[in-house]
Amino acid sequence: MVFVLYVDMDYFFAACEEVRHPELKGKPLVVGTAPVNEKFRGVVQTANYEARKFGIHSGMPSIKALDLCKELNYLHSDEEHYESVSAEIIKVLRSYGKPLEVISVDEAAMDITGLTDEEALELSRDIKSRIKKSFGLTCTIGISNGKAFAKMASDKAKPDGLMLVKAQELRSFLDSCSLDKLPGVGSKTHEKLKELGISSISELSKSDPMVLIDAFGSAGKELYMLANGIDESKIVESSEILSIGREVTLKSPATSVDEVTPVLKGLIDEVMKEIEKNGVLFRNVGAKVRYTDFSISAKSYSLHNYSDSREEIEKRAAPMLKELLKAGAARKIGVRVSRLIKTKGQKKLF
Ligand code: TTP
Ligand code: MG
Ligand code: MG
Repeated sequence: MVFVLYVDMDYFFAACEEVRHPELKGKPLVVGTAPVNEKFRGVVQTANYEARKFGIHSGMPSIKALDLCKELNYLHSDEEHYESVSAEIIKVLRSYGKPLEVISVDEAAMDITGLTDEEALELSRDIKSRIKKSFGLTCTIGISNGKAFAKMASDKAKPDGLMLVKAQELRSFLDSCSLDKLPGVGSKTHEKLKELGISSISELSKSDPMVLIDAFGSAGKELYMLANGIDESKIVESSEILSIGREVTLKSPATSVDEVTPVLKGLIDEVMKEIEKNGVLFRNVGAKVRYTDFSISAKSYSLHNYSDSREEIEKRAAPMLKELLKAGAARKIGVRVSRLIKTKGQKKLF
């Protein structure tokens, strides 16, 4: 397995806002997709830890968040800003010269195979202090053999934490985490596992792999392996270009995906041209809408594997746009692919 250092920024969007609005530091703050009390039902993208004390979390309707905390501070999402901060952080991480896989806007996995535990901890402390010094932001780092376990360690040690899970500690670490913390166990899988009588990682590790494969296909085998402390995934070095996206203002506001189909196809054509020009594969497809009231909402979909297929973008973007258009009329739509890797010399990895 690969020795992995996994970085996840703490309450990232809200933390970026605290840097720009120091007067909000220490006060409950959420960043959301639409202004509170506007006609579009916005959701919380993230909450700082002060707001989380009130039970506020990502994905919650903003109106509900305000209900839970009367003195809540609310800021409209500025994803361009968070992405530019993210790009700067990635530059810092790349400067260590190790293979780096950018997983999302606030997460990256570094292949540190060959380092001792002590060296890994020292490197992590250096990364944490550089990020703090350069951007005023905290992150949490997890270290383990296997990307999935390093990520779980970073989740466990939040916020502003650092956790190394040694090989001999992996079993007890896994048993200390709830089942939904295992990468790949989303809410649907969690439900299905419960139906199979599996409600902990320990139970999953001792379950019958054939039953899991029956229920989940190859993902079932992967879950079984992860629960048993085996993660064979590699660190796939990300491309220098972090994302490719196109957006366009519509001639007249649209309320259904059918109305925007030709425009969407045009956007995907342009994205595809850039994909080919740069020789990259993508693993994430995103769709974005700017409504007539200027609020913005976005969705993204993570693929199981890297792809360069036009159909894949279309298949994922259209339903996301459909969903987004339920909330109101769009003035602008956008499509984007991210988690990019270079095709040259890397295709053999899949
Ligand atoms: P996360 O890393 O999941 O969360 P976080 O950084 O806000 O908090 P934590 O300290 O627990 O890591 O997500 C990173 C950013 O992605 C987050 O700041 C906002 C955005 N995001 C959404 O827009 N919608 C969502 O549902 C989630 C989970 C995150
Ligand atoms: Mg985070
Ligand atoms: Mg994250």
